[in-house]
Amino acid sequence: MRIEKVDVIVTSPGRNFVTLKLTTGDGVVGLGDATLNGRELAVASYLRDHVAALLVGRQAHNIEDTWQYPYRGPYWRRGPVTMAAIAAVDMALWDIKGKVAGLPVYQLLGGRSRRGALAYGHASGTTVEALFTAIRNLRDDGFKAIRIQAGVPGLARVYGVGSDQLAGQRYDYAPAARTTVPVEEDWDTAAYLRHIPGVFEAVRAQFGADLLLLHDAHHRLTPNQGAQLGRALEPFDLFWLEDCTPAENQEALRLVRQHTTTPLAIGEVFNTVWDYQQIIREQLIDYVRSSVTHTGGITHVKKLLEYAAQYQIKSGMHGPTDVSPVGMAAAMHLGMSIHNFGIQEYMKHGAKTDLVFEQSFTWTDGLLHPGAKPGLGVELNVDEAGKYPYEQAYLPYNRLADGTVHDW
Ligand code: GCO
Ligand code: MG
Repeated sequence: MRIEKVDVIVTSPGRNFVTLKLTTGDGVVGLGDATLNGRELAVASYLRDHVAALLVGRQAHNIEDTWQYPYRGPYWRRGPVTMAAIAAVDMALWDIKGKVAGLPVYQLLGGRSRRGALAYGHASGTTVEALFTAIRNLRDDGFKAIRIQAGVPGLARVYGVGSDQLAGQRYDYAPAARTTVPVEEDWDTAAYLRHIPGVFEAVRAQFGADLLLLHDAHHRLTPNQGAQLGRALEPFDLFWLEDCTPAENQEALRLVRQHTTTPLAIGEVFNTVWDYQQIIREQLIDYVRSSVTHTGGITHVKKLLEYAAQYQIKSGMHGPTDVSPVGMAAAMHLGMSIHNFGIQEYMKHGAKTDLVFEQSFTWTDGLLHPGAKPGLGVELNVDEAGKYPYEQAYLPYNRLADGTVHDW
């Protein structure tokens, strides 16, 4: 069964998505997510200009070989663009194999290891009242785990904090601004560190001990500041503190780890197992944040998580709305099947996106389930996708009060 046709579809139903569509000679279609927020066209070009010709005529069943070929062959390895492109090829081939076998992909990965995948949603607010409303909305929707982000006094806007939901409206945070150059925001680490522990104290006092609470520091702290924050949050029993330091310096986590027992999650900007070598081997983290979409697909993330499992480290796959429904489905199939599943991030997509991508996964009682459809269980409505051409959009950049560019 050979790959006959390769299409790369860029669509923007509220935000940009890149989807790889492989069609075999006998008409089986496989989909892969290649969305890289703010660099969508780079991955689309990589796939169209450098990968597509390698795929035409290849045996669609040979997933491992078709992973190794674009990874080892072209001399240049790793990096977010390359690994998102390889991820899309890998997902599409698993989708095809599942459809041909008549089985959902998680069955091909070893079958079900749990009833469903525990997922966390995002709550935020510029005031405690707004934050509490957002938390209540998520709890009403079944979430048992919630990421808490809060506005910081003195800062006009804080990344990860959406418009307040006082009227009970849907969480509508779209961090990527549709502008030709990124918007700049102000950042003040000291003000943030002073404010956040009080927010968690208020949330615990209001919502009790059972709710699982998470927090994302978006790589903005030094190791010492990360250690301070982890320690300050210990009384509030976090499920995890995410991305406390810039991710490329793996050793930084040693210092954080020495000073706090708050569980640590890292890796949404990593793209291979090599980025985790030291932090897994030295047990410097508790959760691996890599998404299937940005880390070489199901094949590579499965290997990464099997490595992590030897050190009692669990999955915490990245699942913001810039991972498409195809990438989310792939994460759910993998999460259902592995033993060391931890939690899945889950931000619901908007109505337009749900029309472009017909999904079969379900959300019940705080758990995600990929569904029983053969393959990944997501179909792309190409006509609907065609209504939404690409729109340039970027995440904000940060500057300190004196104008210095600051970390993510
Ligand atoms: C998260 C993330 C996102 C990212 C975004 C980048 O934990 O969900 O940090 O908010 O910033 O996905 O593209
Ligand atoms: Mg994050």
